[in-house]
Amino acid sequence: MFDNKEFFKTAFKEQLVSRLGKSMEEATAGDIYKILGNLIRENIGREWAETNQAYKADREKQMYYFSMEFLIGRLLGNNLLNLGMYDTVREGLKELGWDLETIEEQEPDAGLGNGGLGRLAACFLDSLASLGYAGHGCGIRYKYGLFEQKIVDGHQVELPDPWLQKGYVWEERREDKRVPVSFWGRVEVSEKNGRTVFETVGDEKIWAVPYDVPVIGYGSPHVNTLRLWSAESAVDPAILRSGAQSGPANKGYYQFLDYNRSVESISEFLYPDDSGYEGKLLRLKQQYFLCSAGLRSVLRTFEKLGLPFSELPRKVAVHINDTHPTLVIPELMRILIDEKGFGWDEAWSLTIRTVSYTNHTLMSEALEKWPVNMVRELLPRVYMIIEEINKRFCGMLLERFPGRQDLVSRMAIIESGQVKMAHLAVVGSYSVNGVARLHTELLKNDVMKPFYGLFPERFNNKTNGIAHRRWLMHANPELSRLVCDGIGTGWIENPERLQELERFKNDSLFREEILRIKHGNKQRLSGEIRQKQGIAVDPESLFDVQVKRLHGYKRQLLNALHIMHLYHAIKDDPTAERLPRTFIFAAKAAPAYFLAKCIIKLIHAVMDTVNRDPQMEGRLKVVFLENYSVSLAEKIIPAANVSEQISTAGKEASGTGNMKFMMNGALTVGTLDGANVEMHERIGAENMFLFGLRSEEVMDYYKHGGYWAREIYERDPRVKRVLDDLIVPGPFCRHDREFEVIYQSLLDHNDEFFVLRDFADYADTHAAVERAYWDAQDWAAKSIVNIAHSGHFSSDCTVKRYASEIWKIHPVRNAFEIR
Ligand code: GL9
Repeated sequence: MFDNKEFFKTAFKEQLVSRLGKSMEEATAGDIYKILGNLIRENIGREWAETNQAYKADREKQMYYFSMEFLIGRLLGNNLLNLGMYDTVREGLKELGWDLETIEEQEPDAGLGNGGLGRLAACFLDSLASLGYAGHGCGIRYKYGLFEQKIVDGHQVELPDPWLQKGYVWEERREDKRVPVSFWGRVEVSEKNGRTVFETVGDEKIWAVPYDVPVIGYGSPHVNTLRLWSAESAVDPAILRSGAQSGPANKGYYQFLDYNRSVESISEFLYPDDSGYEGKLLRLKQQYFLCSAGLRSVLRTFEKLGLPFSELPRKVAVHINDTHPTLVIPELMRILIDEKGFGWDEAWSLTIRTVSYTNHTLMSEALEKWPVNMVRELLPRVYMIIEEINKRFCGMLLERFPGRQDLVSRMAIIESGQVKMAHLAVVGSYSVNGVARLHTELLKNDVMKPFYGLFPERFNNKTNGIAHRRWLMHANPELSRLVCDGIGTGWIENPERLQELERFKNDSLFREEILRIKHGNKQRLSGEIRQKQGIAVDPESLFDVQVKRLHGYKRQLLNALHIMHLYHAIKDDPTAERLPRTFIFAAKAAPAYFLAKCIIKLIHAVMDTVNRDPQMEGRLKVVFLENYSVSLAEKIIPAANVSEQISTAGKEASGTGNMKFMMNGALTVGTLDGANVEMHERIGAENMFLFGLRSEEVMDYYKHGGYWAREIYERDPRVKRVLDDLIVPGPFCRHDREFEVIYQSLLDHNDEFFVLRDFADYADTHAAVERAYWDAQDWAAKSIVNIAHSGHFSSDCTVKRYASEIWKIHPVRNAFEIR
């Protein structure tokens, strides 16, 4: 597109004048960003259209990834990188007096997700486009992304994130592709020409309007589509003029506005909640809105191929990212039966050969259930279909297991007045996958055991992955260059080739370079921390980092308690030589998750005390970075020496942060949980720091009891000391109720996540980290091994496995030949 700098500069200046009427001297950073973004989007317009035409002409099978979350972060840098224009544009802008990094900072971080699940969806889109697969995203265009976190006096305060306020250069509103979505009403059953006909009357129809975001592949002409739906009222304002007596607008102008607002609320907020309950009805509405609008547009594209519906599973794959979009199953049934005239059995066969499902968690509170009454009222016809699916499924079970009513009620889709979405997802899809081997094994042998018994062929594992383009090439350009100097550029297209780096692990020059680059990244992060937080951090200290959503099972508390212990140890023996350490946290807590917010408060109390104490100077420092986001992660992760992946074994389905740190050369302190298990398998215990209970041991405690947190408190003086710190006014606690709930969760509620049980091992492991870090050369060698084996965890590898084993799609060759 802009193979040369001069060409770019000319085009850029022209745009600036024609769009904004400004000269270079008058332009602000915001202007530069807008113009650059528009320039790219317009320039890829042709490729975008051609990709779609090629897919259609070849009747290529399309995969649609339905997800309530796409945590895409910023696109400018990644798009330039994928277009191979990053350096040209950077140099061109430099000559025009602007620094590309500053311009990148102008972009709002599209926070359309809570955490790992949404970020995974974004990495998958990048890999799909880069590998040349016809795979698209289908999601919601939330007006407000995940809340902005402010810390006030140590407490988390949530502010709205109006990311669209200044306009969003990457999206294209596709008014002509809007589709109706319908809620409420009642079903009328009648007979027509010997067929039973179901018609929903008195329903509320709204519009779903798509906004398309191009997904640009690396070094490929592919531009796939992320289609985000926005809810709009379908009431024509003309109704006000006519004074019509029916419809929601009949009571006048203000009611009309109120009504519009209520419709728009469907795509207003991303639920800042990864654990369940909040705003149930609105959330159910959002889910159906996504499923119904998404399916309509998928089917419209399919129907343009002019093929019979029996071809649907051969031409379309619908993937559901966790259970949130499970309603695609009954919705597809509804469309096939009510609108396309299929009988039940045919419709069912088509549906379960089209839909596949990924499970992302074993936490029971996150397994979605909806009250029957709510589903029945909001979606009457869809509910009838769910009921029928359930009836047939239970009938089949009773036939196979006569007399096993217990089994039937355990596996039923509708039970005790609730619709169980995970059961519906397993029954209505051809593939169910977990996101790391351990997680899949636990799914098969524990949480979904009876379903695995019934449909063993459906269950499979697809270990998560991360886009190495964003998480290495873009986030850590210096390391990326060093890798290219060492092994060439083959790893960019084939990330597993990063393994070739292993041969440098004993190369002292290469090690020095690794250390130098890490140090530079730490300096940059220190600058950022000083500027944002006003804290001086020493880049010479070890950067020990835990950044992720705040949750009990992720055990930020274990980390905090251990820092409190280190504080005491330094106080007790202030002259002992110690490795200077900086502990860095960043985490958002769900607004209604009280204990998590309390832990944020505790981390701030620890931070205050430690950072103010002159005796801690040069030994210990604690930083909590506000408002964790994708763009902040891109700055923090390349600067980490140690990556904290310390969840209670068996609880973290996979984790993906663990992979990002590994790829940037950090060493992991971790439990054998999620994908840590597979990291360990590849790099061995000598290249990471394992500690803590194994998942079998955790399960054993849950099943057979035998764990008494209080016993550890009584026995281990270190534990007693830091726990007493939580309730006795002293260095960390200003008044006695401040951290009482944390204390109670550990002692009165017997420490659900085994924080105390793993404390001693964790502290010992940290002592080992300290010893290991003294030997910089050896540390660098371990770091190289980590980077070398991280390519295996590229989402390119993961997506290839999904493509061949689940979706049955192939890279599209014709589209490649376009260029
Ligand atoms: C999660 C798991 O908890 C993570 O272990 C996993 O890596 C990701 C992606 O598969 O999915 N499941 C889940 O509900 N979340 C995850 O991160 N939560 C959020 O995304 C907030």
